[in-house]
Amino acid sequence: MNCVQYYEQPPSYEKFLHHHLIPNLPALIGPSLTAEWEATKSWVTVEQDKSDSNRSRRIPNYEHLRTIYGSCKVQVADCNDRYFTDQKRSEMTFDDFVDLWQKDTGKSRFYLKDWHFVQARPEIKAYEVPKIFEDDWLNGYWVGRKMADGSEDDYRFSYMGGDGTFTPFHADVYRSYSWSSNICGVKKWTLFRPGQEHLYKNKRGDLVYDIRNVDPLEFPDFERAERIVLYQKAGETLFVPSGWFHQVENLGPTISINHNWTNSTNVEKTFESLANDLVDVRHAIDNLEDEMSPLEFVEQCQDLLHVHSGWHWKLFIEIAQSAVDRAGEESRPGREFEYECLRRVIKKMEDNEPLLIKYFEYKSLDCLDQLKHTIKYGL
Ligand SMILES: O=C(O)CCC(=O)C(=O)O
Ligand SMILES: [Fe+2]
Repeated sequence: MNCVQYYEQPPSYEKFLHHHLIPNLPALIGPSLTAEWEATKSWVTVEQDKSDSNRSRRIPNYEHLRTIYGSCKVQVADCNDRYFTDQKRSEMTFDDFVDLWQKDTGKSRFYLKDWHFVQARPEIKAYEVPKIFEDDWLNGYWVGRKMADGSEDDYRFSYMGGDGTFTPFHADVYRSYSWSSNICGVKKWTLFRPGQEHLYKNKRGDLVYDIRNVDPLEFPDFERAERIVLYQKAGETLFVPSGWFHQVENLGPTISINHNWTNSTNVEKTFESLANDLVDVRHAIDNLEDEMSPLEFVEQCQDLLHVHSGWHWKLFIEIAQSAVDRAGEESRPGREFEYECLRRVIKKMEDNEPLLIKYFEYKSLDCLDQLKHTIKYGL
């Protein structure tokens, strides 16, 4: 696998399922997929080249974007300021961000990322979720659901930034898939297939931050990691599979819309990722283990997992239940396939986490029993 399959027209769901979701391989889809989106039409404008009247380029329609989103609060990363494995972020209004963006000629620093832009203005229908990405357990669970504090969560984002802004080397949260549609500009993606993770870490276990600047003394094996470089042009959509590490660099002013998502085809990977996070959490508070009962310790770990990863096992099970409850939707692999994936996950959970199962019983949490019942007897 050293290149990414390109589709002029989006493939059928069946083809996407068997050639990309199940084998966990990337795909790039041509601009026909996004041609009719409101964002494609109104978020960009054409600028004539001052020195050559025959040439023009598409740039962000800054004024239009300000009219819609100007007063919204956004988080902006400073690409010149590393903060642990990410970039330092600060909060400002969208208008203030666009001021910085427009001033920032040459290499840009400020990158508006992971912006929950649908939540900011839900009445604006800037895009449509493509059919092949519709089977989405994360947004299917979260969208429209209020959390305890009244806020909502979702995994629907926009990214905006000038030439040179970038996202450091990472794999996506919970080993989720992502799809990313470029509205304007070009994104350079460097993708690393799974199975090479041992090459990315230094002696302390820290990960490479910027693949353009890796100290060979600190990361002597990184150069051996196989990679695929691709340039995603305006209108194109990239499917990033589960657990593929990647770095993204923007060429020219760039705007994209993306979702993180999971479904039955990567639920086992999501489970493994959360199980690994739980190992870290347990390790971080193992000094407390002797001070409490085993079930109290399980509870502490679950609470901390929620803070650290945004999920715990109860939520994971509820997300799966909500997905199986919505069975019958189009663009899904079929009930038996989904139940089989969940059976494997539940077996792992029961084999590896006997205390957790006891904890559910002790707390009278019936989510796991309910999910097992659905999988056994159907809805
Ligand atoms: O566009 C970017 O800067 C990052 C996007 C990304 O990492 C993703 O879609 O998974
Ligand atoms: Fe990513």
